[in-house]
Amino acid sequence: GIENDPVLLSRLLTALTLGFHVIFATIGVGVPLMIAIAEWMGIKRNDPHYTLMARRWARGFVVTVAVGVVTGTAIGLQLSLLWPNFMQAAGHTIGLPLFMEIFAFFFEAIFLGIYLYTWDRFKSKMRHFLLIIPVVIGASASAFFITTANAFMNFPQGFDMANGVIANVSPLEAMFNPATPTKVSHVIITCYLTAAFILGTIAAIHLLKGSKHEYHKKALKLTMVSGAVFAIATAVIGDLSGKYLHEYQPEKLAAAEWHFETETHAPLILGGVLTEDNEVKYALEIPYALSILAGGLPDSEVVGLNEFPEDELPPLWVHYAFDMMVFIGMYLAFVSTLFAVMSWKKNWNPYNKPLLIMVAAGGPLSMVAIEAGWIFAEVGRQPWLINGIMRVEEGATTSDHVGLMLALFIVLYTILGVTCAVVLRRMFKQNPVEHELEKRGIEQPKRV
Ligand code: HEB
Ligand code: HEB
Repeated sequence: GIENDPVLLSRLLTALTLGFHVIFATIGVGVPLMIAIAEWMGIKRNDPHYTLMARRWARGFVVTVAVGVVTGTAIGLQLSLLWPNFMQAAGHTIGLPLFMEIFAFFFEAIFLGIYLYTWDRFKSKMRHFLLIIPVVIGASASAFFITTANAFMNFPQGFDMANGVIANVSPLEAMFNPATPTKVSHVIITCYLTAAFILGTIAAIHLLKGSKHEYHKKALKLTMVSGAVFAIATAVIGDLSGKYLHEYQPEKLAAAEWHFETETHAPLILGGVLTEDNEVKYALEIPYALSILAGGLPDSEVVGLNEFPEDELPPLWVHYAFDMMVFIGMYLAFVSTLFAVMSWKKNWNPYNKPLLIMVAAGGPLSMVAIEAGWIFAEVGRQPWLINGIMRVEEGATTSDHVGLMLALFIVLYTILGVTCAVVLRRMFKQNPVEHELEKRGIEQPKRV
């Protein structure tokens, strides 16, 4: 039964912890940049609405950082408890980035503290703005370091294998492997994208609820224009990630696309179901698109699943996770670009109800895309924990107590999630924008 299968339970607990951590990690990486943009706009346009936006976003951000630290610490613990053989083997190679992530976090936390306590304390607003820059850098550096560790698991290099033992480790070579450039940039840019959309969702909901306030319109415009830029960058880098897979992890790409025979002019398959004898049914096929995603040209040859031993193939349901991510990526690019275009045109009204509803859906959807992206990247590497070197069951613990840990952590995450939501709600409900503008003596606005 499942209750005495430590490998399965370890997988479940790790998936749960990472899936929960990544919600707060994504917000933690992306929101500082949005705060910086808002504060910058406030200075450049001399518009107190943007400054207030930076202030309110920073206040909410602190709550999510706190949860991110707790869940991140849980991962740190679980790595050595649940995957002792993995940490023993790979600890020397990924020890450096794991340590650097903590360092980046402290760097970020120190400046965040100063930033929060020095609003209105400087003569020049620019000085205060400068304090958010190290927070932005520290947050993105966290994502950078931790993602290099993940890149190593996908493309292990920088060591010698002697009798099943990892030796002669070169940590920098391990960190900067072929998977690093696309992974790191895709992770960081999607964090920015998701942060823009989550803040956009909040503004859109206020407008949908009937607020006519310029503050929310400005927040929506700021988040959607940045969102459009990030969405297009995400698509470009996502394309490069596909080309990385084609070159270095073709089995992952083939699994994502249910691509069995090695061939040129391969189609991209959207949705559909797979029959018993591996036939694709009810799918939307875009001719040549897989060849173009993989190699840039319609006649690029794409390696098929049939080239790999059956016990080294990832589960084929990752196809749906990949599709979901790409579909949401397209949706976000469409909605934000539409909004940006409509707000440029003088007599078009981007604050219409259908568009507001579409924007409001964007925040939750972008988080779904983050989860789907990680699920695809991790499950798509199966059966390997370290690609080609260590299988998942070889890395796991044999302890009998994982079931109890799983139960305790489910309780912990439920409490954390609910508390976080309640605190954020209270914080902003008891201090609505209108109220705060009045309190700070900010008078009614100019037009957007
Ligand atoms: Fe993380 C936090 C770990 C993934 C981002 N993290 C954290 C912590 C830890 C960790 C330990 C706590 C704090 C310190 O530093 O001390 N992670 C980890 C691990 C992993 C992770 C182990 C895997 C395996 N992260 C991750 C990712 C990302 C991140 C993927 C991105 C995207 N984190 C992060 C951040 C933070 C953390 C940003 C801070 C907090 C907040 O929220 O802000
Ligand atoms: Fe992503 C992952 C592509 C969108 C998030 N992606 C990934 C991959 C690929 C891709 C190929 C894998 C990589 C590896 O494994 O190495 N995407 C893509 C495309 C698109 C996208 C083509 C369209 C545009 N994504 C997206 C979005 C999002 C994402 C929208 C969110 C928001 N992804 C993601 C994540 C991941 C991915 C998180 C994991 C990490 C890595 O990079 O891996």
